[in-house]
Amino acid sequence: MRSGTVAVIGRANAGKSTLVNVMVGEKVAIVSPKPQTTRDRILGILNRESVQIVFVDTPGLYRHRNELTDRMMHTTENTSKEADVILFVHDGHAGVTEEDISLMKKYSSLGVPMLIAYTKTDIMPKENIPRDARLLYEAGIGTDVVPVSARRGRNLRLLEQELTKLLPEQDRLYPEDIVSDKSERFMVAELMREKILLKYDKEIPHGVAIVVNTFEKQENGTYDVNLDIVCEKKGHKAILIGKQGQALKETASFARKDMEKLLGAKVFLTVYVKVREDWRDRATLLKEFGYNDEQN
Ligand SMILES: Nc1nc2c(ncn2[C@@H]2O[C@H](COP(=O)(O)OP(=O)(O)OP(=O)(O)O)[C@@H](O)[C@H]2O)c(=O)[nH]1
Ligand SMILES: [Mg+2]
Repeated sequence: MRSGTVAVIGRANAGKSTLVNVMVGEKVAIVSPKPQTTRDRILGILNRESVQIVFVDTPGLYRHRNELTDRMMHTTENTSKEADVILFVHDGHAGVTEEDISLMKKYSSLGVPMLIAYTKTDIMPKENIPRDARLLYEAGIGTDVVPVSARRGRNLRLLEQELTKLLPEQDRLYPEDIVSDKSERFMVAELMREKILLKYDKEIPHGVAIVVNTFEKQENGTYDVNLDIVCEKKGHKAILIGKQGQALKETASFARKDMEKLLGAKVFLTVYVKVREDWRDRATLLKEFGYNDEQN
């Protein structure tokens, strides 16, 4: 039996969460075309008869700094040092930059075995793959590179086999029937945030936190969910709500449908928009909104 943790790291928007979701076979992390979608460390657990791979999805490595992104970087570094394997996810269709190479060097020198998943191969010319692999090799990165497409399901089995080889021989770390460490309550908030990421320009979603006030299962099996969308500016609040509340209604309705899929039951969702200026730079508010320094 092989089992262990795989820290899934890489630049923001590289495709880390998408890859974890397809490897695990369930949506454990939200996905969007905008960077900084993932804010927390999230476990996605793949169970086979003689293997358990515990993927640890992390916030993407990102340049713009504030208290929230600093905490996110911290999370990623600590997660990598503690993992059995580092899976560095690289967006192949974005090419390879100096910055990519220096990030890969940094993480491959932590003393933890590393593998590179070169992803999004479905939207790029095939001939770029060997070219980029050579570039990395010549830059001194001795790590194996596995080209994959999470969207098309290409090479995922190979990736699983390569990861398995790097895991220690030991018993399962988690019971076989668990796919994530996050609660339904957490996922409900994340689904709301995902729809906001998909619907609004990035300045708005990046300044949004979701607070779940009520998450209750009723006797008839339905759920009552009440949440606040906390944003940073009055102007953002107006945009989030839209004319006669139309925008908010639409976003909430999208989110509700996904919540119902997740919970397998009808959801009665109520949403309010609140303004808390600069919450991303205020440690006390970050804590209140669940972004602790020590994630679990
Ligand atoms: N074509 C294609 N698109 C992909 C693939 N994997 C991910 N994407 C897209 O890339 C975007 C980013 O995906 P995410 O999984 O949210 O990326 P991430 O690395 O988790 O991003 P952060 O959490 O912001 O760091 C989304 O629009 C995905 O649909 C892939 O294999 N092929
Ligand atoms: Mg992500």
